[in-house]
Amino acid sequence: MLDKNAVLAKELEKRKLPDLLTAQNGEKVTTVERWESEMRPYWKNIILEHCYGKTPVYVQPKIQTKINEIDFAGKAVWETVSFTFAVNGKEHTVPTQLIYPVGAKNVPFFVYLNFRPDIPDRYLPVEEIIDNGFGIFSVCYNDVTTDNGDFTNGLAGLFEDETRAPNATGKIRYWSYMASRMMDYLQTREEADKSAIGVAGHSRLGKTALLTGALDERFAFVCTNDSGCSGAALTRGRCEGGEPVEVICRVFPYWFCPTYHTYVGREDEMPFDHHALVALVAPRAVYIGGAIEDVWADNDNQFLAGVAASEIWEMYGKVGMVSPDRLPVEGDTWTDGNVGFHLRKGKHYHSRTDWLIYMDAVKKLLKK
Ligand code: GTR
Repeated sequence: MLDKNAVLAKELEKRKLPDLLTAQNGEKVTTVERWESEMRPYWKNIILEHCYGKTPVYVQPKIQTKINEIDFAGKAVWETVSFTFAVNGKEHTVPTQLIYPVGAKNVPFFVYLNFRPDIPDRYLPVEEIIDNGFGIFSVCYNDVTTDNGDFTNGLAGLFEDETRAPNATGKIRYWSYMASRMMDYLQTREEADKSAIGVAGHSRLGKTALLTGALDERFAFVCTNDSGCSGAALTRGRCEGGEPVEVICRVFPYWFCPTYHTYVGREDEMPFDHHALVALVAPRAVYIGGAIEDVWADNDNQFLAGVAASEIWEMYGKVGMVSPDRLPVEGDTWTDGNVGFHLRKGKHYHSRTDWLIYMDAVKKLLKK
């Protein structure tokens, strides 16, 4: 619990965030039961309706698997798993890549949303992740539906009607829908420890990973790397040089539902802020990663969202963010609690350094 006079409490006070625990009727919610039955569904709904758009209906895909030749020096098996979705006579197939240590049984897994289909990839150091005992299940987001305003292709093409209603599904929600279908599939694989499957992504896909973990309670941990504006970062109290909602809505309007655009210029009237998205991961674990030169992602506000959300973990009798009472500086890594944060050296990138921090944090978590 933050002391009122603490530096971080004062930072949060300035931002006048919507209270996570005030119910619709004005009452203060104080129990996990009411959080789960009332507030968690409330925040999920608010966040979808006002930011990312509604959830496409569930469709059970047909699965096909194929083993690839490259085996990472005999240490890993690499399968391509194809998901074919059929809706109203239309079909779309999404290829995904499943890699796990040879002989794996019940190992922790990362569902990884990536910019490219490559294995390995500059954002995905496959061999190192395997050497750390994890499995990987990755997808290229453009194979789900393209990263542009075209809603006629991929999964968007299966689910969209012509008019984009105010709460129409944005591209981030489509990508995260796919991550949940990958989670469905991992439930059928003995290689995966079903209680230790996380979701990770960088930047726009860090936003996607966080949304996925917030909505889908089967994910035990979330690694949201440099996700920034409309991801982990608080919108209220944006720091100088941080990405504004106005810019993200102008440059990437299709990531969100149309309603989100109506908050441009009146961000303080949004009925939520991004601490609510982080809070939805409770009581599971969430690790927020930042890089010192990535000012655009607004590191202070990524960290503060984790601090503000921590009260929900405390309600569960767990620890949220464990950090000193100050804003982060380069080199800080705070992963002792169930809400973690690190601020590494360098630029906007999903680096090996980030992966090592996340893997260490998850190993610590799984030992608890
Ligand atoms: C930026 C965008 C950020 C971030 C990034 C990315 O241009 O403004 O919010 O998501 O793209 O995804 O690479």
